[in-house]
Amino acid sequence: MTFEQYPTRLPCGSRVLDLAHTHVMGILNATPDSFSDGGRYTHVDDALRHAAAMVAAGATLIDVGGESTRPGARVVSPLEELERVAPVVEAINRELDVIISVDTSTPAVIRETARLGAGLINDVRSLRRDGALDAAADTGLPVCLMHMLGEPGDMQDDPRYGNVVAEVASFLEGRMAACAAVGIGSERIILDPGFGFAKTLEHNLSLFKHMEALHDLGRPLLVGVSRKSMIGLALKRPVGERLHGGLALAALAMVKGAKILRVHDVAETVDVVRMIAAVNAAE
Ligand code: 9MG
Repeated sequence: MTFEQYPTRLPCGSRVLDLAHTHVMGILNATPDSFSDGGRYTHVDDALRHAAAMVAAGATLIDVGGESTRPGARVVSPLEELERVAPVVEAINRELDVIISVDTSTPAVIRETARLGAGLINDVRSLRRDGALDAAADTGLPVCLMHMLGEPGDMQDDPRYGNVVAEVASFLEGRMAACAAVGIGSERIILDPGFGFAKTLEHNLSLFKHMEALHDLGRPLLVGVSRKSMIGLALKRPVGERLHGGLALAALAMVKGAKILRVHDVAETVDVVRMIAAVNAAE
């Protein structure tokens, strides 16, 4: 089945993402407190080595983040976030042939990392921080708009929906309209249902099951479920034992038309993507 109702060539700064295929985005947390790999990549050399390994394993995007979005994580200042992320973006851009996505909501980080070679802005707050829409518009880069209610610190305090799929779609439509108002056309937008952000297990499962409804918005979908609690809760697994559940969801997301899979376990996910692509290419 094909879901693309949009041009498949997405310019990302000096590189191009071909959305005719499903891509694996490797996660690089330059944070001391992320939920599954906190503190391992806070030094530039370690981060670059890890990014290089993910690229060698088949990642076509690397998502660099300097602020943990884990529930209850400490809020960092724009300067601290920039000091964590900027040297990593600069080093990856210098050394590797890969699209650098920057996981940020902070206008100064958006502007500076775009200057240093980032190719995509990935904002879990969908550019709702003051100044973020204008900063993103000025970069000319594509943006990933993700659904979340509230802030990471309070998002899991009893989230409620009448119809989670319809409400996520309507939120994303509203953020696309806000982008359009500052000159970020729909051709620059990637959409993300925001699994694990202000959602119970039941919300996450239902949203995943009915993900195809989001194709009506006419933009490529990014899915991030790697090692998340929806796998832990469904399978009763601690964070270190969620690989198989994550691969099952990666396969299902690809079959449902997701174009970017944001993951920690790149090599394993690339095998999933290549296997499904091989079947899809058969007579
Ligand atoms: C930064 N981050 C953590 N989880 C994420 C997800 O599911 N999607 C996107 N776009 N970013 C995420």
